[in-house]
Amino acid sequence: MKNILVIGATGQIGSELTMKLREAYPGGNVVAGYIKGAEPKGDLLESGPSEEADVRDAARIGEISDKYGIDTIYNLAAILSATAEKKPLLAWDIQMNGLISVLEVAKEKGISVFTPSSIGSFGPGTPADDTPQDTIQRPTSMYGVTKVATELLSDYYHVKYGVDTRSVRFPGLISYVTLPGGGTSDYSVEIYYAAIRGEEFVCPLAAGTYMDMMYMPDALRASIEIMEADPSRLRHRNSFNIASMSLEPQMLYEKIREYVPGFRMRYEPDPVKQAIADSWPNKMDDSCAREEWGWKAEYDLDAMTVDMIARLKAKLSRDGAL
Ligand code: AKB
Repeated sequence: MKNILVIGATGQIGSELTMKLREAYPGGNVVAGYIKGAEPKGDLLESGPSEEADVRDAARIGEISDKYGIDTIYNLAAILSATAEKKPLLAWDIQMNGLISVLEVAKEKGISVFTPSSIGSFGPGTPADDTPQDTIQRPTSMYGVTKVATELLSDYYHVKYGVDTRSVRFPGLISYVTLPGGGTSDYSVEIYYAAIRGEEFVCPLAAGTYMDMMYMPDALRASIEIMEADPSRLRHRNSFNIASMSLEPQMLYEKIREYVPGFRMRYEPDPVKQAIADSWPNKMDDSCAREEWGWKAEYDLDAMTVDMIARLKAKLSRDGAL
């Protein structure tokens, strides 16, 4: 039995991961931690406990941990890359003060912690193709700065205090459930919405801007598998490259057009997002994750697109949005 607190449970990853964890650990408590104004609704609210939990409030996280006997925290609270450029101090506050409060509670109560890193933790000096697991990490965005610091601090708490911290570097994540907000990779989700709604898509990144992308079911599985991995096999902890597809906008557009033939897209690059995307890798090498905990992505571009289109159509017509 596991008792898990998901902080940021109503966000892009949290809304799906919380449900997946509830399925995976049916006898335990999987607590949906949310902030005021982002309360859980529907299945997320009804399928298990939820608690207001600002990631920066260590006392509150401690209280919730005691109440439910929490043994694992998924710390998903984050300001994504494009918003972080506009609000750098807020990004620092949520990412860093939030992480410290989670790690302090974890240290005191023997809790395992997953705090995701990202392709954003790399920068223009990093090898862009087959980006190695251990390489230069000198990001030029505030988001990236906080993600490198997250990796370092998480390793520090493991080495210094024995806290069981583990994580993965997420690619841009594509999902039909909850829209992302404020990220550089968000276009890869928005493009599907435009296609299904019969709208022209205005792409905020230039053709040829490659980055790693992943379908959400693979990302959820990675989040659970890394926390289940045999610790004696882990040579790395914070954080593992995980890869699935290296995509640029034209590839996504052409693939979607195979299923939505009239779909149209034009390019209007956003300078902030373009600069961030240009500083990120094209394609990470995830061989360490494969060797150390058996990671393997299941979805490719075609399988993802077929599933996204079918599920998004069903969702939007259910919501009366088509
Ligand atoms: C973003 O675009 O900021 C995130 C990420 C790749 O970490 N989706």
